Amino acid sequence: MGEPLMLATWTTGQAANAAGWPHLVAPDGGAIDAVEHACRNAEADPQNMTVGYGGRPDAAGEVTLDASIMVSPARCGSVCFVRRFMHPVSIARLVMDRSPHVLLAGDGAERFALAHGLEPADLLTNAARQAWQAWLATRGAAAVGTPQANIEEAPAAAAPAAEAAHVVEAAEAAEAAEADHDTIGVLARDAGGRLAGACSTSGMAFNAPGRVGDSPIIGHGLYVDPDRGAAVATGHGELVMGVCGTFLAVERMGQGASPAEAAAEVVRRIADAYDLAENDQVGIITLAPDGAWSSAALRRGFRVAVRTPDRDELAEPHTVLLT
Ligand code: SD4
Repeated sequence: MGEPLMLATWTTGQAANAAGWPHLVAPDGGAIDAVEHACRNAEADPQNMTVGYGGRPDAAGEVTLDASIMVSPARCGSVCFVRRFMHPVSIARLVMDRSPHVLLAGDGAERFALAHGLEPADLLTNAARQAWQAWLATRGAAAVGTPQANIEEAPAAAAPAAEAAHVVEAAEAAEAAEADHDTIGVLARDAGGRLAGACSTSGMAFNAPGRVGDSPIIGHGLYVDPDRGAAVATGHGELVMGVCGTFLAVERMGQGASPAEAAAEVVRRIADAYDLAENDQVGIITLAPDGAWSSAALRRGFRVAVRTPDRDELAEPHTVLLT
């Protein structure tokens, strides 16, 4: 059935693959365990400011997490607007395995997690709070869709003047990281030929409270169909959502497109449909049922972390649409 394979988004995907790999090749493991554990690795990493613990908050200073997991159209689960649990991907897996639903949101998702024995956690780190405070000081008041009331009621106090330099530094770091992105999206194929995918994110930094992106929406940030293939997307979620990006890619593979053609078609459709801003980025990874894979991005900077029994490296996307 072929050799085991893991593909993950961005450079941080290498550490995620390393965490998922033992589960992929374990006799009692497989693709679904591998993608869950890969995402858990990114969610627990406070240095990763786009996922889980340490993720940057929304415009009101609150960290909200989204995740999804999928093995087939009839077996998928997701959560959005999770504020008190470090591992939304595991809540998504519980939704898939132990509920008749696909997507649980906010308080309901958290009650579901508690009922299944998951431990609540505080998600806002000092670094993320400082990045938010710095953003607030420079750009927050002008943010679209961010009522001033939310900002005034936000939990953290304004930064003292003595910390100003540090705060500016944090803002610059946040902006740089924002340009990089590092939301985790993972696809895996195990030795039995089974496909699975998962993704997890804290969303776009400092987004309007209540905003949910593509990652927890099946067919937008993630789609897996054992007969047609799998795809996972990262970057500016609204762009992916407008073209149902991962569903489009998998559907095209089902119609005979190669993984490279399917991935390229998604970024082309986005570029055709939207009036893109200079820093708008989308990356997509595609995986066919036979293990062939590819990727595409709107712009330079996206990387795919590839792991096989004899490869552990970062690959450039096959297509970079805009240069
Ligand atoms: C979102 N697609 O919420 C996510 C963010 C992301 O790399 O992937 N950033 O729009």
